[in-house]
Amino acid sequence: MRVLHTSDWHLGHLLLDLPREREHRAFLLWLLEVLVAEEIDALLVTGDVFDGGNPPASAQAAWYEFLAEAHRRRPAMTTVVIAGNHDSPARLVAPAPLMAGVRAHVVGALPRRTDGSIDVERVVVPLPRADGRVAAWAVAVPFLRPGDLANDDGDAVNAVYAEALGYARAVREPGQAIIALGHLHVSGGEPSWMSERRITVGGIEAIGAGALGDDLAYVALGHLHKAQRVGSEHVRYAGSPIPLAMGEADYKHQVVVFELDGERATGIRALPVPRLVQLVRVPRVAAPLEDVLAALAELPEAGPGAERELAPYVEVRVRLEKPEPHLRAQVERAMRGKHARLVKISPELTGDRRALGDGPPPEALSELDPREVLRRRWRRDHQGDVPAAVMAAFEQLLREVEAVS
Ligand SMILES: [Mn+2]
Repeated sequence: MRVLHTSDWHLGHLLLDLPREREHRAFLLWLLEVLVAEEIDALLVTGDVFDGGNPPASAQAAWYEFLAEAHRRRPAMTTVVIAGNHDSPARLVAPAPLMAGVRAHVVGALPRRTDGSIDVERVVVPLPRADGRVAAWAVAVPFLRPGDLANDDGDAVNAVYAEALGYARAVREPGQAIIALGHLHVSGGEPSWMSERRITVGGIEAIGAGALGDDLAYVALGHLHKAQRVGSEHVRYAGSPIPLAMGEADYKHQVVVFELDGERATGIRALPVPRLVQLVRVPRVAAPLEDVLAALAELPEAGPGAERELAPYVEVRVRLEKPEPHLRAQVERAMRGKHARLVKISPELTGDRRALGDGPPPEALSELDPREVLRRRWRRDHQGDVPAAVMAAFEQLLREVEAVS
């Protein structure tokens, strides 16, 4: 019985305004080949299938084409999908009746019965071998939103896992493995694993890895884009298959494959995802503008057959002593005709900003504290400062957003 764990695809993602369709398509074609070559019996997708709650048609098409083709190539394979915080739970689960036809089981919001208890039969999914015998049970807990939780005391997330795992432990027969799925922030490292320490992020509970129990064959996690183990070999974030930001360029993008030997996972290994489009920083470290322009001039020309969609993404890093009003125009001119796409320019000001006669350097919204943005916006649209009640509500929203992003 062989299992493949993948996560955080973010279909429909844009890198600034550049679509990632080609990279996603290449990944999905590669994954289809891996499913066959590795003779995968169960595919686990741990959330953030889509980048947003209302994904573009092309992203939805890629998803359904993948599921149909995966089923065609591996007809006995079971696919288990949970919603992440980027997915619309309702939208992800809407085609569930059709997806059952390709052996794909989707959990959007946490399903509950009318009495409020978790509908464990929809959360705990049997994973049969090719001969039909059940080898394992997948406990498919989606990203938990406040509405999914019975109460807001600190143990609500742990309580969901306890209830779902309790059912799996009750129905499994000796020799059958339990695999937990989750899309959440799990506190890392041995100490928290041992202590079951809980960390709370903005009122939403992050779960201590130890709370998931040590009778689990494997814990398949989604949410963090960097592939990593959490304390144990068998508790893993698969990470995203493509870099979703310039800062993720050096991550080891991968999927995880393992075998089930009775109740245990063995042979856990990462398969690196081939990189279709490179992310490069020019230069590697920020340099003065003339050096930057010289470095850009060295980039390869686009040539006749070059495909724009495959051109590397470039972040330009420039060191400036004073604001350079024509920076973008100069960079764009230097990149004209190159097999490269400008994603962003990161200026680094070295001079004493206040001494400059030509005003303060432009501020990037992303560098401002959100509270400061609210304050300035309020001052622009209203009289006076932000009322305390509004600021308190804003702080609450901020905590919730930070907890799920
Ligand atoms: Mn996520």
